[in-house]
Amino acid sequence: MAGPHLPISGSAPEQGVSTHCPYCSLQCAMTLTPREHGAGPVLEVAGAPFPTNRGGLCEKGQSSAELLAHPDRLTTPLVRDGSGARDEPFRAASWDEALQRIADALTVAQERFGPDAAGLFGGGGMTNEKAYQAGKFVRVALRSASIDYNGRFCMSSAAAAATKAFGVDRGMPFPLSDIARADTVLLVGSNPADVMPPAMRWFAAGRERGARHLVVDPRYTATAAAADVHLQPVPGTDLALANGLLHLAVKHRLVDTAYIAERTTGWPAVKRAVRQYWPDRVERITGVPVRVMERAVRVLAESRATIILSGRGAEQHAKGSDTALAWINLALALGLPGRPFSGWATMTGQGNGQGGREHGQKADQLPGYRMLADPAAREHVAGVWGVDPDELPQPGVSAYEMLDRLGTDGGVRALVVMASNVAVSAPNAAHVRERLRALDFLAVSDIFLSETAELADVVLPTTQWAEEDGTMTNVEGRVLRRRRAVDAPEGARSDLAVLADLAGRLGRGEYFDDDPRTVFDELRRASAGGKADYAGITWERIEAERGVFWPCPSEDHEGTPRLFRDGFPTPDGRARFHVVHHRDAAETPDDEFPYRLTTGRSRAHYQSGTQTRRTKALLDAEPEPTVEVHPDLAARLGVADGGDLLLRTRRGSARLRVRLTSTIRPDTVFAPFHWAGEQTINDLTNPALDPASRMPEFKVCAVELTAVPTTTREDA
Ligand SMILES: Nc1nc2c(c(=O)[nH]1)N[C@H]1C(S)=C(S)[C@@H](COP(=O)(O)OP(=O)(O)OC[C@H]3O[C@@H](n4cnc5c(=O)[nH]c(N)nc54)[C@H](O)[C@@H]3O)O[C@H]1N2
Ligand SMILES: Nc1nc2c(c(=O)[nH]1)N[C@H]1C(S)=C(S)[C@@H](COP(=O)(O)OP(=O)(O)OC[C@H]3O[C@@H](n4cnc5c(=O)[nH]c(N)nc54)[C@H](O)[C@@H]3O)O[C@H]1N2
Ligand code: SF4
Ligand SMILES: [Mo]
Repeated sequence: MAGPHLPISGSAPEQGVSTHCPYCSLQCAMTLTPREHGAGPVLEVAGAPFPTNRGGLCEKGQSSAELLAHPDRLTTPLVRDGSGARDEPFRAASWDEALQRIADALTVAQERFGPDAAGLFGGGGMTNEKAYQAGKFVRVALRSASIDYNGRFCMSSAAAAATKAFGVDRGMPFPLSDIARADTVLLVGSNPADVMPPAMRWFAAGRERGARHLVVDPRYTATAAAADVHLQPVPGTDLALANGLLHLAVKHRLVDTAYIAERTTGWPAVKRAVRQYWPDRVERITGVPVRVMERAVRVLAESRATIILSGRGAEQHAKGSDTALAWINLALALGLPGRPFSGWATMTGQGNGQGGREHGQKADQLPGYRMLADPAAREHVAGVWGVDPDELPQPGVSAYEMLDRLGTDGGVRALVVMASNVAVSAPNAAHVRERLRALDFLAVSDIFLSETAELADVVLPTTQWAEEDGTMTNVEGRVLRRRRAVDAPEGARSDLAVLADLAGRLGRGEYFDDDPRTVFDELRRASAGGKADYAGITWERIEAERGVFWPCPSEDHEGTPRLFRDGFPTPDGRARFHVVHHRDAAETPDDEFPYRLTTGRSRAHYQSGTQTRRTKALLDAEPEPTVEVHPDLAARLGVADGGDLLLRTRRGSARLRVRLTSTIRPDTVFAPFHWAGEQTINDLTNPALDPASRMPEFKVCAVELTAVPTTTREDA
């Protein structure tokens, strides 16, 4: 990996700069060290000792520096001349021209259609400072309600459920290393072996101690292969399975009545409700044999410390928040949350998926995980911002609802997208691309010309992780420092600076700063007294203490690695059970669309693929996507391994290479969403939304499968 630029910054660069990976929420610690290499300096990436990754990195983290000096890297703003059709080619523009175009377009949209016609779509990969600045920019500079972000597609169901049940949403209410201390870990729709490989050391350490692991997944994943029990449900039936396991737990007298009496409310109604989930009925709904459910319950019965770990497989459904609540009910009935090495947790996904949802990027939130509709919250945050609380807009609509209405009456007309590639990653993506084209104006900030940036009027080149300072909050709720190791290329600017500059052009510059540390200190004040309280966290403490867990209300508070030991942050201090019932997926197979499609991740690629589809090492590992098909189904369809399959749903179609595998249910196919063009799996997915979380149903829809003549990659 040689690079034309990469001037090294920092005081003692030869010792390497300690920072964390640009990708997922495990935020593995790494050291970046400059090395001379033929054409010029390059950055060597090495895993560093840290309480999460203990020196480990997956292939994505290992190869991350390849993108710093990548030839596709955007290093100058791009604009299109003319208006409307956006079929003119991009031309390079100055920052001044590009930013003024954006400010003018936002202003014109608001003048013509009202304040909410200008909006921002953000991302959970942004640092805490950027996420905070984005939320403040929309509320203070634009005075618009129109902001939401890709975390709505990721964590919203788990977040809604945790907030209802526990009164707070910190994905993992305990350190990751607790996994090694649990007797039993039950993973529901979570595949860490592929999505967070270095985390598997904690699972392996548990198993060496004799722990037993259970995996609920329609696929026999690498995670399932390392476990003791695999429950293989029909996609979209986890709620019934959880209720069925709770039914059996009641029957076998496993519920912790003392815990329920002391620490919870709402049990009697749930106990009654799960009577209907007798084992053979649950087998009929889920396809999980009664004897496998019985086996799972026997493991739970013998366990003194059990962790239930949820992932997107259980959550990305039109009933995702109720499904998460069903598993939380099981956890509460077994008396787990707040007990040592026990509890319910969800694995947050994006680099700053946890912090990204705490500082006000979400349509209904203010910093500190406060709610925008709450008068006291408005008062506090407006006080920190120095504005009148009545000036703050009310909550806006969720991510998909915003995208679905772009360019329509009442919808956003001028949009800024930061750190998300919705043209590939949103559900019903062909429709979303059509709505993006219908906008009066689209600006996209990215490292590369993503599929969303290709549709823009203005594209802004942004800085990358190794070029910036800031903080990230990892999967455990531990706040970490991102540190600068190299200078950004001449033309790239951080979103933090972009938002501050735009605010100035909109006449609100006095409220904004572009220095990450200054912004973090303001974030601390804005979050003070909120659920996600960062008031006591300083950059110095993060460095000295290897991260600080929130809530941390003051500088002499040690931070909170483990929540719920002494109570839950609900009005009465108790956790709440919720009655939840199974219902069918929004779309079930029929004569025209006879199979189920589920989607998710593969190990070598990340999200919409903007970054990893440009990384040589990762493309070598996985050059193209495949659709996983069971051999029995393949025989019925008349397709062989390596053959091509046309997948079609009510929304669109995609063409993918077949990978035969008996690890998947024969009534279901699986495909990753990391690819674009003819392989955009989200052209097929169902945007049916969860009523509470507004999460789309990425994880199940009805599909028609047709064998088609095989093409080579080049003529595809
Ligand atoms: N390599 C890689 N790692 C990543 C990412 C990436 O894109 N690539 N993304 C990061 C992000 S943002 C996230 S959110 C996490 C996601 O991490 P995970 O949630 O672990 O990932 P997914 O692959 O989306 O889904 C997990 C599993 O759910 C299963 N599943 C599908 N439908 C159902 C169902 O109805 N019920 C159940 N029980 N399971 C089902 C799938 O077969 C899959 O194995 O990964 C993070 N890490
Ligand atoms: N079918 C299906 N679809 C899914 C999912 C699924 O399981 N199945 N999972 C959903 C989930 S969990 C998630 S999290 C979403 C993720 O989907 P996206 O939001 O599209 O995620 P990324 O591909 O990470 O997009 C981040 C973009 O921002 C750029 N970028 C990175 N850092 C920065 C930065 O600091 N500033 C700026 N301006 N740009 C930056 C990257 O190059 C990339 O183009 O996808 C969702 N979509
Ligand atoms: S597991 Fe996640 S944080 Fe760790 S190296 Fe891989 S992508 Fe980066
Ligand atoms: Mo995610």
